[in-house]
Amino acid sequence: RNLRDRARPRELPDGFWLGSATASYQIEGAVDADGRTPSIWDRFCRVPGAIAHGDTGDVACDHYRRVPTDVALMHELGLDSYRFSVAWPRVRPDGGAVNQAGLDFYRRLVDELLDHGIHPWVTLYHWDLPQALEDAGGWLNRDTAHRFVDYALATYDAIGDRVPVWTTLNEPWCSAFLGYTSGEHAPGRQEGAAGLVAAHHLMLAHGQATEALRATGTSSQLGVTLNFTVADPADPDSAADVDAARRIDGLHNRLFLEPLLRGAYPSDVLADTEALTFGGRGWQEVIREGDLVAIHQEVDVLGVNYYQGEAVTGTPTGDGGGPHPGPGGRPVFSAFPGCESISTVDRGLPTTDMGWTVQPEGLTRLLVRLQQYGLPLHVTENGAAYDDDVVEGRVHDRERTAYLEAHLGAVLDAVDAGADVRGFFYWSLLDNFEWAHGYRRRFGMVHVDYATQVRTPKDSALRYAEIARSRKL
Ligand code: PNW
Repeated sequence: RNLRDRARPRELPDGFWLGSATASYQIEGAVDADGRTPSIWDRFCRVPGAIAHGDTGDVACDHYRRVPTDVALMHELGLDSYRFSVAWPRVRPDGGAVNQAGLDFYRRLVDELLDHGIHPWVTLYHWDLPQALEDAGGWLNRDTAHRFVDYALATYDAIGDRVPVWTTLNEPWCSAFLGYTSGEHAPGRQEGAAGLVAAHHLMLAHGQATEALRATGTSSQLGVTLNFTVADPADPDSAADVDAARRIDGLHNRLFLEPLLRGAYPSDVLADTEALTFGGRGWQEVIREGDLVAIHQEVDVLGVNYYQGEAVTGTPTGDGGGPHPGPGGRPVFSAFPGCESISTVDRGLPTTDMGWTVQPEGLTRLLVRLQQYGLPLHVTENGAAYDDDVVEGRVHDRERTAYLEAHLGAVLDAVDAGADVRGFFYWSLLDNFEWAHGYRRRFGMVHVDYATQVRTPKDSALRYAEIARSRKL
């Protein structure tokens, strides 16, 4: 696009959804209400040093008690869709019997959204596994996948066809490798190749639940959300760096894409990880006959979460790949088993408060690349953490507004290049509990004052509302 084109407003494609996203544990609070039992995050928040400042999701944005006003706010901002997750320990406390009182909350939420003309998009698993299931082995136990099917069906029974899109998992890469390999996320286990085992069982959970939901004869769309990295070799002429980029792409992206959408693990990743053991045996022994067929279900939509790209080098930097202090001070390990000598290289790009690089063209490349899987794509998360303050009732978050405009522009570039992208969900509607970083990191387009629970739309939200109204960027 030349400079003159850039000056002109760009239209959103017809029918393109413009919404925002949240997750249950990050916003709901009310952790003891109506029969909910602890999840792995309630427990992990009590581990010393796990979370910055010892924050927990006990209250969070108190969204559980504020659904009517929060949905009214979405409506005022002109959002036409809302991606939220359901808390498994509300629906099946301790992973056991169905709890109608927990389901009632989501019935009310969906009622409220539909009354305001907002399309609901459900994520079944955004990381809040019932602690009782973790006590039985969590995602290292194959049985957790079967429990997930029971939970998915109970939730579908309650809100079913009123929700046009159902996704099974949010970012299984995080659940598996931050939960079981690096230990930065709940349950905080640091067991090397365990992340690969967890990834396999998570994908099995997706496959079996998708098959079961499909068998209901649903008219809703079914899918999954993955988080991607765009890994480039720091030096494209270095064989070590090119190989490092291949390995990170393999473990982060293709490990999930290929089984879920094509029915096979990528052979290079299998070869790279062949010698890694779990419980005294090769990790690949957990892959049983028929599993890849179960994992490879027909899906209708792929959710794409993108935050940043990275340049990687395979030349050892001398830090040895050992543990380093996590956000709360507790040591965390590399999230890439077998890649301990690979590191990222600073390219001097701007970064957000998370230290994540701002690289919008990476999103264009990613979407164009993902088009090869032949599915409609939605950007289910994209956003930036910046620290911002309310001054006289306004939040002038210039950097977030610029991030948002650049990334929406990158999506339109991908559409121009032939990618079938159907929507965009800004992460996040509200400032919220940012996992191991606690409340310090603010991703919201709406500011939350945690002392008073007052919501203040930031300038980025006002800009987003304008885009939603004019349908032009
Ligand atoms: C995603 N990483 O998490 C999640 O889906 C959200 O719940 C979260 O709030 C948001 O992005 C911002 O962090 C990620 O270390 C957490 O690569 C960590 C990573 C990626 C995504």
